[in-house]
Amino acid sequence: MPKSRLRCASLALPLVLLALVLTLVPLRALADADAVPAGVDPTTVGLQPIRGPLPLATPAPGESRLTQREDGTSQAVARTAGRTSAFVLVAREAPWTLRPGLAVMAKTYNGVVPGPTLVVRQGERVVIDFRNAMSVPDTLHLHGIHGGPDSMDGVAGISQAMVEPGGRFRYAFTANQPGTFIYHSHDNEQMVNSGLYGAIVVLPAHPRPEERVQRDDVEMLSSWSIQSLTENTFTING
Ligand SMILES: [Cu+2]
Repeated sequence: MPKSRLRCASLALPLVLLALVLTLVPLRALADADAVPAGVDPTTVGLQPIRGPLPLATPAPGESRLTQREDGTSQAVARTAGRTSAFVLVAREAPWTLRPGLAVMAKTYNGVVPGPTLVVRQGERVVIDFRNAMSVPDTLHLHGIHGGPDSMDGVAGISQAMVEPGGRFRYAFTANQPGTFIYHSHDNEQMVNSGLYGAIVVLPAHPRPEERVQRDDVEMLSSWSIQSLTENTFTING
């Protein structure tokens, strides 16, 4: 088993990805009122609600443009050349509304949580230009994508060096395996818990009859720690 998988599992990902789910669950956030431990100052732990008007979020130069999917996630528009699909994911802070009245400054890819859904076709070459516009170093881990070289696995300290603030790294792999996978931050759990994850959907080149569906919805369950040491707020697709 690759070391990255072990480390990845130890991150205890706060998300569950379900592929080929054909029903939509309304977007909503559920909060647990007892989530702040006694004696803990809630203004010092977890993500803090934004008070007052939300700061304006503008796209980063060069990042992939987004379209809205029916499942509620955003989809990145690929630059295509032959059998290559290229994306630009910029890790940056952006305000994110979990439910009316509760917004936080999340860590995002291209300004959205979950990060843009990347849809490619089996057999394509996939290029992801990762740009770190945050104030801390990070990498992008391609969870479940296999068949590529270790150097594309995105595990800092094992397969590559950290990408420093302002830095870039180009991930490239051939999408050999159809299915739904995840990309996510791989530095620390707090980064992942702040919104740095998204789905990669590899459509089968020759779908079997059971794979011919009318809709293929991504559903990503997120957990958030809002003024809390523990996860206390949950959203679906953002
Ligand atoms: Cu992972």
